[in-house]
Amino acid sequence: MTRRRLILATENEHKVREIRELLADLDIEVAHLGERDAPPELTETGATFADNAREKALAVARATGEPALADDSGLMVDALGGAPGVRSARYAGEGASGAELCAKLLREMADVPDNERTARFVCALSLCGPVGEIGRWEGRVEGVITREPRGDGGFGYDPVFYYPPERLTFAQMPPERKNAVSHRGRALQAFRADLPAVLARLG
Ligand code: ITT
Repeated sequence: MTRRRLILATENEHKVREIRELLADLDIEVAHLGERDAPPELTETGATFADNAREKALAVARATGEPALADDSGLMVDALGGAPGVRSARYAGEGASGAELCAKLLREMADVPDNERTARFVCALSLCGPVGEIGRWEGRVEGVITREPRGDGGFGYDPVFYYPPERLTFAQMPPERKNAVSHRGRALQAFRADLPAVLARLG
């Protein structure tokens, strides 16, 4: 039997690394867009993580003719009414660095008291073939926004996302610890649980 191949519909190299680690033990080749000469453009016009993940996966599946897995994710802060949410990557302007995203968030939350700094990371995964969506999965993880960045691992908002069970920010946790509990890790666990059915649908 030929080895299964999935294309990751993402331009974010940090997501590629984490997803590859989380699927490393499976007999699936995980390719990504950066390995292609002319990758299709990824747009996000939806109002939800799930809609945006589907939009990205479908675009890549149609352009390549192969199954594509997309991750749309972000941070939802209670004191900000769920922001930055689906705008997490653009919250500090197009192309902002992780440090800029964290700085902007900490500025917006300067007056928020410690007991109101709750937040969650959300990850929506969508697997599409050229004719439509094959499956969708979601993972969440609850945490608290710190008052200053801590740690230099991870990416994006990891330095300001404190995970109470470990008493560390995601940026202070080794990659495998973050993956074990993160929104992305949990979404991929759900994906893995459905894998036999998914592979059957891929034919
Ligand atoms: P693609 O659309 O190409 O996948 P992106 O980075 O634009 O890449 P999103 O639109 O899903 O992806 O934006 C997600 C943003 O949310 C991401 O850029 C980070 O700022 C943040 N984010 C998501 N997962 C995160 C994680 O595990 N740790 C820290 N920040 C995260």
